[in-house]
Amino acid sequence: MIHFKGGASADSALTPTPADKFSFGLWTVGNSGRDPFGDNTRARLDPNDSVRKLAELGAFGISMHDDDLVPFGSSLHERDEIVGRFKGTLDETGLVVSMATTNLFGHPVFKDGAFTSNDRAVRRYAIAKTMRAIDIGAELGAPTYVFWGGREGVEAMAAKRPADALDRYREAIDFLCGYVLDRKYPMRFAIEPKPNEPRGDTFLPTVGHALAFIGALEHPEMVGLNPETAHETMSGLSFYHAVAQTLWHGKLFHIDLNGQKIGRYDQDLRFGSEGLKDAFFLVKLLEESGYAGPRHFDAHAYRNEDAVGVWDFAAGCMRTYLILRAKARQFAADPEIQAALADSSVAELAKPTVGAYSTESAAALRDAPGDPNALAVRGYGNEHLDQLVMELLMGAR
Ligand code: GLT
Ligand code: MN
Ligand code: MN
Repeated sequence: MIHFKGGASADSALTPTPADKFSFGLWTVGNSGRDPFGDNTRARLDPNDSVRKLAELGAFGISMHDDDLVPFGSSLHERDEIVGRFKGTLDETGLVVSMATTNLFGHPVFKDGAFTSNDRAVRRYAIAKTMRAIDIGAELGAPTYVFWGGREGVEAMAAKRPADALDRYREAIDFLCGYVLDRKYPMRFAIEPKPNEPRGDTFLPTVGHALAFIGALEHPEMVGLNPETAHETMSGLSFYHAVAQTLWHGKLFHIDLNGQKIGRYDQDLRFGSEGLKDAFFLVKLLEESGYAGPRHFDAHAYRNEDAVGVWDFAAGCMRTYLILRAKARQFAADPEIQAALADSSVAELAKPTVGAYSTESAAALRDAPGDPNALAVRGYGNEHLDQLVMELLMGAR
């Protein structure tokens, strides 16, 4: 049993329940260990079995690509049969479909891109496939539809004019927003940025690029982000800051949580297994911001795991999140940490600096002498504050 000073104790606080809103992609627990250098190391899972097992572990939701559930090339009859059976499993377990998306990267047809392929017929096929996948998502009640542009990029710089690619990307998203509105589906879109892999360079590489892109769309209110820990960390950026700014813009529609070492290939490791301090501040942010969406894990078990290890992985993602949530509460209740925050003037940054502009206040401020040398004397107590955070995370408080 783990005890936390400052209140939360007992293993029950660390046992996931549907109220915690944990979800997993079918492709995450279903990952069979194939990588660019080697074959599957474990058997593929039946999606219905994954749903049953996740419900047993305390998850609330599942997400999927169209092809994760309905294998590519299935007939309409097969599609209806598979979707019907899956709905039955959802009803039986109480799990919901928290997000749906399209596989626009697996089939060779997408080797030059989907919405941004140079071949117009491929672009039209990609939009058609997405509409059919949106229908499946809507039928299963998915409130969020994700767009990860896996193949939307380039290796040969001369091969695509970036402005043309962005025009086509925008055209596709605008058209698909039109489709959702026309069909009256209660669904929003979430764009998932990634800097590279599998392409040499991907369009919409970071949270910042994607936020700016949304501003250029026809229905910006329908489109937000699905940032992923690994993808921002690959660029050497702080995922915590990326998510904070996404929230600030009101655009955190969904989130992909995992673990990642800076600058590496997309590792999709168990949540919190790398970058513990970032993971802590991220959980604290999600819990304190009022974010009500799924805590979605887009990660997979190590390749050397067997079927048992897959569920150790899934349970570990959720348990780590709950431990960090308890730590965030402990942070808020710790008097020494609160005093250190005050010494660092943390609350002062929330106070307006000059207020609204007026000619008078501008003139008064411009002509005030100020005393920069006196203002430069103070320290900000950040060493003490950060040490307390580390001690909290290391279990020394
Ligand atoms: C793929 C990718 C993920 C995306 C998934 C959604 S598929 O596994 O690595 O980051 O979220 O398309
Ligand atoms: Mn992802
Ligand atoms: Mn990833």
